[in-house]
Amino acid sequence: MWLDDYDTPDFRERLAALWAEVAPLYRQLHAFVRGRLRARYGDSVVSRIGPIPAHLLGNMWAQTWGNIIDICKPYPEKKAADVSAQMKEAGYTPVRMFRLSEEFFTSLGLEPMPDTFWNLSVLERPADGRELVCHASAWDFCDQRDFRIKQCTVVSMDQLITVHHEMGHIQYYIQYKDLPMALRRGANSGFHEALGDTLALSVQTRKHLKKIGLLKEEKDDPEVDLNFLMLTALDKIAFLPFGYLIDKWRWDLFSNVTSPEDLNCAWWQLREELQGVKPPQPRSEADFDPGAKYHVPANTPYVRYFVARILQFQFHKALCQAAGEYDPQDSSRPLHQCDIYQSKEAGKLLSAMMRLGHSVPWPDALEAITGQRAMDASPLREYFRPLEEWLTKENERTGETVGWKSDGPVCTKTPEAT
Ligand code: X8Z
Ligand code: ZN
Repeated sequence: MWLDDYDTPDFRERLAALWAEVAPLYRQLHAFVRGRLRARYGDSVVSRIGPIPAHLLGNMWAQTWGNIIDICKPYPEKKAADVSAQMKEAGYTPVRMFRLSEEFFTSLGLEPMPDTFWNLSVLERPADGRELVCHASAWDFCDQRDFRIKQCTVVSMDQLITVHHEMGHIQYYIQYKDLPMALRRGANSGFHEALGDTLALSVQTRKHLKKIGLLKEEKDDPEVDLNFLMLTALDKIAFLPFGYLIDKWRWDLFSNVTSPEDLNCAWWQLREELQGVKPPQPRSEADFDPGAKYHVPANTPYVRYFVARILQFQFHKALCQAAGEYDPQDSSRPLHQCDIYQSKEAGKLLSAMMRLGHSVPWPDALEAITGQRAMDASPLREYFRPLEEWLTKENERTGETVGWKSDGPVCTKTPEAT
C-alpha cells in the first residue's frame, strides 16, 4: 500500500539501485567526517574503521550533519557560507523568512500566498506555552483558499531552507487546487517533498546570498566554494541512507521479515549497515529508538524524502538550463553555483508540472520538467563532483579507510547488565 503511490512494480529495486549509485559519494563523506571527528575526540571515541558514534554528528537522529560544519570544513580558516549569524544580525524574524521565500516563488512567476496563509498559519512557537507538535508541516484545507504552515521557526539558515521546503508544499497545493479532489496530490509524494528544496538549492548559493545581502561581495575563492559544497553535502548527502532506511525498516516489519521482537535491533542493524553509525551506548529491545523520529509514530511514509533528494537535483539541473544559468559545456558555470531567481522560464516549467497534480503518471510529470522519464542520480553526482574529487584525494592523502566494519554488537534482546 505504501508503495502504491509510486505506481512502479519494481520500485524497491529502483531505490536500491539509486542508493548503490550514490553510496560511493556517501562513503567518501563518511570517511572524511570520521577522520575529522577522530582528530577531535581521539581514537578511543572514534575508531579508525568502525561506524561513527551517532551522537557526534550534531543531530538527534544523525540524519543531517550540517551542525558540525566547523569540524568538517575542507579549509578551516575560510568561511563556509552558513549565514545564520548574518540573518540574526540583520534582524530577520520568522515572518520575514517566509516573506523572503514567497518573493523567490513570485520572482519565478509563481503564486503569492493568500491572506488566510498570513492570518492563520502558526509560524512561531506560541508564546502562551501550550503544547504543540512543532515538527514543520504544511496543510491544504481543501477549500481552494485556505492553506497554512505550522512551524516553530527559529532564525537560522537551516530553518530558512525548511521554510522554502514548506512553502513548496503550499505552492503545489495552490497550483493544483482546481483539480478534482482525488487528483489534488503530488505526481508522487517525492515530488511534493522535492519542490521547495529545489528552489532552496538556488537560494543557498553564495551568488544568491550576496544578492539578498546576507553575504558580502567578495571575489570568488575555490576554497570557500568547497567549504560551501561541504555544508550542502552534510545536509543532502549525509541524509541519503537515513532517508532510505526508515522505510526499509518498516517494509520489513510489514512483511514479517523482521519480527516484532527485533524492532530495535533491526533498526540499529540498518543504521550500521547503511549509515555507518552506531548508538552512543548499548541498546536493547527495552528501547524503541525509531519512535523518536516524528514520522514513525505519525505513521508517515519516509522514502519520499530519499526520492526527493534525487529528484531535486534533476529539477535543479533542468530549471537552470531553462533559465540560461547553466550549460553542461561551460565549466565556468557549474551546477552548484546556479541560481534560478527571477527566471520566468523556470517558473513556467514548474507551474506546468505542479498543475498536473496526480492526474498523470509521475514519469509524465518528470518529463514535463526534465525531458527524462526515470529517476536519475547523475545530476546529484554532477552537483557534488568538485567535492567528491576533493574528498577522494584528501582521504587518500590522510590514509583514511573508506567504508566501515562493525565494532561488535550494539543491540541485544534484553538490556546488558551494567
Ligand atoms: O519532515 C520533513 C519536513 C516536513 S514534510 C519538515 N522533512 C524530513 C525530516 O525532517 O525528517 C524534511 C526533510 C526530511
Ligand atoms: Zn515536506
